[in-house]
Amino acid sequence: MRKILLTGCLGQIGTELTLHFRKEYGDNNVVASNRTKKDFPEVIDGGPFELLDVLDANRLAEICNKYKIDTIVHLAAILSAVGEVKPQHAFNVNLNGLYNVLEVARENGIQVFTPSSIAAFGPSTPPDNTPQDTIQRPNTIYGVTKVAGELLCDYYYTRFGVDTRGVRLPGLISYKALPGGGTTDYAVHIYYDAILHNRYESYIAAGTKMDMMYMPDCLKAFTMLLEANPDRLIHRNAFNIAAMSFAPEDMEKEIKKHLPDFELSYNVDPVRQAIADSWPNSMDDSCAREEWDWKPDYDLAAMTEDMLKQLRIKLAK
Ligand code: NAD
Ligand code: AKB
Repeated sequence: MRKILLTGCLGQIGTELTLHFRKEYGDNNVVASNRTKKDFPEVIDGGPFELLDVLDANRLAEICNKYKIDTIVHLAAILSAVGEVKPQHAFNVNLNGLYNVLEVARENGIQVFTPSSIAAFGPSTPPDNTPQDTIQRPNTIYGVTKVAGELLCDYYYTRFGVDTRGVRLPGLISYKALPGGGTTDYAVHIYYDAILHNRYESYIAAGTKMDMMYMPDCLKAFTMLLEANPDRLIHRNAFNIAAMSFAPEDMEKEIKKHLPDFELSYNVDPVRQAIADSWPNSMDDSCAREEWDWKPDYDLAAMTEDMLKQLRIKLAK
C-alpha cells in the first residue's frame, strides 16, 4: 500500500483530497501536513497530521523518513490573486517549496504528484481549444512559477528518474473549504451568495470564459493519473484536463433554473480581470483522454444542482 504525504492539505483541494485518499489507501497511510493548523478536525484528527512548512527541507526529510513515505502529493502554493499582491512570497513558496519536494524525492525514490494550472498559459497562447503543447508565456508570478514547476518536474524525471506526474487544473468549484485567493474564486462565491442573499456581485466581467471543474472530478483525476500505467504516459507533468468552460452569465442562467429571483451584477476588479483575460477560454484535454483515459463526470448543470443542494445543507437554508 502507498504511504502518501500531502503538503498544503488544509486548502481547497487538500481538505477533500486527504479524506478521498484515506478512503482509498487507509487512514494511516495518508499523512496530512500544512504550514499552519486550521479548523478542519476531520483532516487533522482522522489520520496522521504534521505541521510542515515546505520551505523547511530538513523537516520535510524528517517526516518522509518517519513515515517511510513513497508518494508526495504537493499542494502547498500561493494562488494567482494573492501572488500578485505578494510576488516574492509566491516565488519562494511555489518554486523553492517544489524544489525541496523534488530533492527529497530524488534522494529517497519517492513519486511526486503536483498540480499545474490554466495559469501556466498567457496572452499569446491560443485561447480556444488550447493545445497540450503550445506557447506558454504567462504574465503573472503564479503562472511563471507554474511553467517553471512543470519544467522542473520534467527535468527531475528525465535527469534523475523521479516518477513525477501532474495536471493543469482549471478553476475548481467545491463546497467544503473556501478557495485560497485565486482568480476563479468567483465561481465558488456565487453559489454561497445565491443561497445566502439571492444575488451576487461579480468581480469578473460578463463574457469572460474560463475552464472550470467540480471537485469530485479533480479528486478522480488525481487518483487516475497517480495510478496510471507509466508506459502510456508521454506528457507526465502537465496534462490539460477540462470539464466545462463558462462565463459568469452562464452561471447566472443555470442558477436561475433553481432560484428564479437570483440576480447577478458586476463590479469588475481590474487586476483579477486582467489575469482572467490572459488565461485560455477552454483547453483541449485529448492527451489526458488518450494517455490515461481521463473523462469528467460533471458539466455546469450537474455541478450547479449538486452545489446548491450541498450548500443548502451546509448553510442550513
Ligand atoms: P489553497 O490556497 O486553498 O491551499 C494551499 C494550502 O497550502 C493552504 O492550506 C496553506 O495554508 C498551505 N501553505 C501555504 N504556504 C505553505 C508553506 N510554505 N508550507 C506548507 N503549506 C503552505 O490552494 P488549493 O486551491 O488547495 O491548491 C492546491 C494546488 O492546486 C496548488 O498548487 C494550486 O496552484 C493548484 N491549483 C488549484 C486550483 C484551484 O482552483 N483550487 C486550480 C489550479 C491549480
Ligand atoms: C487561481 O485562480 O489562481 C486558481 C487557478 C486556476 O490556478 N484557481
